[in-house]
Amino acid sequence: MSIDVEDSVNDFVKQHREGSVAFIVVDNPPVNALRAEVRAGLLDAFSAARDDKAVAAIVLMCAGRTFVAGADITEFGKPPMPPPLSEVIDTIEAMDKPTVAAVHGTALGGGLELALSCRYRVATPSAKLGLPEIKLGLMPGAGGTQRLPRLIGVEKALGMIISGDPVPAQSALESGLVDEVVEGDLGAAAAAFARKLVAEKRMREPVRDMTEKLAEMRSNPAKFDELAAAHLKRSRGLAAPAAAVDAVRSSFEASFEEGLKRERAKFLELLAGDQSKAQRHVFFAEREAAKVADLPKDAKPRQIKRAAVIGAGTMGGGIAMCFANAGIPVKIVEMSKEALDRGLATIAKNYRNTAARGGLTAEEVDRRIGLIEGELSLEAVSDADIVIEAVFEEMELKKRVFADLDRLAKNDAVLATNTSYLDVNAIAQATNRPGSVVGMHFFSPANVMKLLEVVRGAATAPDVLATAIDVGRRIGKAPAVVGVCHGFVGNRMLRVRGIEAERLLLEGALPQDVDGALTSFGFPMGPFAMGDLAGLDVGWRVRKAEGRRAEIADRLCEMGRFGQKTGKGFYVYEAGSRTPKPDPEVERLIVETSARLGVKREAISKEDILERLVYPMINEGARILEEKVAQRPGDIDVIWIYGYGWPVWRGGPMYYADQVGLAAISARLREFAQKTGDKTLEPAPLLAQLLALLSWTAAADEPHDRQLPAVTVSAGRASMTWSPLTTRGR
Ligand code: 3H9
Repeated sequence: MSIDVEDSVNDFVKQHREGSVAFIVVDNPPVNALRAEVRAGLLDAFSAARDDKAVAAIVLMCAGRTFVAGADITEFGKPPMPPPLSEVIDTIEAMDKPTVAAVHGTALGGGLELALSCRYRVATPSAKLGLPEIKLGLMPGAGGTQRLPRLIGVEKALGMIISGDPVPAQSALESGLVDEVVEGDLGAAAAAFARKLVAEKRMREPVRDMTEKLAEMRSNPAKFDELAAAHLKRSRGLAAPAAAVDAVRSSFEASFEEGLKRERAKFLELLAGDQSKAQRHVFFAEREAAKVADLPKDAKPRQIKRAAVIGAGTMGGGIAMCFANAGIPVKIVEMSKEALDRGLATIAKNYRNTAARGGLTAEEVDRRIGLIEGELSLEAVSDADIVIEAVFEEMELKKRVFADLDRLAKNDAVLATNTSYLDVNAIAQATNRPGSVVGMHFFSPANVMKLLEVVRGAATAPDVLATAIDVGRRIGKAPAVVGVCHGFVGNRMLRVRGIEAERLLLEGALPQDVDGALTSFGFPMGPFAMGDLAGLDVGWRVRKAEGRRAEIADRLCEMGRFGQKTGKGFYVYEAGSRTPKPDPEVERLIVETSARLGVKREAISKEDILERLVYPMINEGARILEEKVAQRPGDIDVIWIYGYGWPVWRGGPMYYADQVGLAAISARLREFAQKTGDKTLEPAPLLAQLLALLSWTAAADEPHDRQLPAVTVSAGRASMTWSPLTTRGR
């Protein structure tokens, strides 16, 4: 975009004038967040433009890749710095000259609130506008809950605020959020728009004074309650959506000033609360997880224009959909025509279901299906820049596939395996180019789940690793880089939880007690309901390969109870229903098994169940850090949130460990080890090291930092932190 930047207001805000139109340009890469200097610069620039008689209209826009993407999240939790955003917004809104926000990229959060302070808004066709605060455990805090309903109506505003999803420029135009979608040079188009306003002496009222679009809810508040209830049904455990609903309700129930006051109070309450702190940690952890500390700077991702997926099963089909969704043509290769047709039909059905729910237009469905091509010969991979293998989880089969790929794929193709447990190094050795091999572990359903474990093999070349991460982001995933070990990070920790879940059954709990403890904590599902959903035969096969038994789960499988697909598993399912019902037959089996193994059953509280499931996972996470299978604690958090349903507002297992305190966790782990006789439940060496360090730093009584193999511990704090992220105050 060509913006002719002339004067600096300060380092982050520039201004210049073209005739009677003043341009005020925010220039704070990468996303033009509203740090204090930006707010101060805007205040100065708008005050000057107001007082300058030569200025008839003002265009507010941004340099770089985007309009303002919100408040600066790194400032949250620190002492507030003047001027507040509300003062900037009030000043702009009170201007008696036409003001035009010219939006490109994304106008998000405080950025959109800033745009709402202008009398008019224009946007490029690719621009997106939204209030995503909810995703940070917050709600708009600079007038968004009061101005947006006035501009586009309460129902639409509520939808945008509760979902947090931005809307594209075209629908923003239709709702009245923007006044014009402009092609070509944005600055020139916005100036032309401003000049026209001046020439026609047009000056609309400020958004705060608009009332027309509030009328419907004012006369029918019951409709609002209905809408709110529907939105809140999906917000299990989260505080922000309820607060946002209350604030939006104030937009039509109270005066503008009173509404602003209520919004502010709720925003500050959420900002100080534990949930938003955890969600902000996740925001930054997600971005960190895709970074690799020792990746050379010149390791550039390879160009990916065409993809191929081997295997048209549930996983392969889901992965192919991810590529098609991102506009990348993809071939899907199967051995038999029958299996291929079945896979393609499932993909088409999935797309049509999304369209039926209003998620996609029929044309978009056709376009995406058109990008997926079925093939019966592996030779079809010859033009693919990346090949993702998603065949049955069996080492010999995978090795054969990779040996074939080595023969058939382009020299510079990335060869990825979607294995969820197997040794990526061994798979790579089946080729003559182990440097081109990387793990890309998707989670089921692959077209929905956001997590992508990118598994770095011993030989994986830096640019291959960079490509896997880059492709992951392009197809909308949250990539987290992990090393090779059995089950990588996610499944390795899941295995530990599974062992404890089975032990709890033997010691006195029932499946519904164990699952209930986790759903109360915020998981969408507990391990037994999840097992029934995925198919108990899956875990059975893994255990057999590992040479271990799970007394109850194995017995259920031997009885042909594989979960939902057979109507019975840990629970029983009525025909056509996915709702798990406790089954007396399973309870009998559990009680008999306890007796047979000589385990005395006793009542176990919900809290005890939770600790028993979660603390061993944290312990395993500490081992994973020690072994450098994960680079940082935050990466483990991202994996559990986006791959396994850990409640985002609890920040992930390692973040949670910080909140509980590592001393308390270690003490409980020692008790578990003693009770079960399982030495692996003893606190991991890293936990012990951290505790020793904590007592040492507490004794030293002065703030300083210490570096441990995988962690930084900062002294002089109320809670111990093992994450470099948290030590930065995020
Ligand atoms: C708010 O506005 C509250 C108000 O209502 C009230 C206030 C009183 N601050 O995601 P990317 C960094 S709440 C600071 O990789 P992309 C990010 O960490 C805010 N930093 O790029 C990363 O740093 P690094 C509401 C931010 O192109 C770099 O920028 N707004 C912020 O894939 C690039 O980010 C939001 O929630 C920020 N606000 O996506 C929007 N945003 O390179 C949050 C980004 O060191 N942001 N960074 O890793 C986003 O959704 C995406 O970043 C965006 C760009 C879509 C803008």
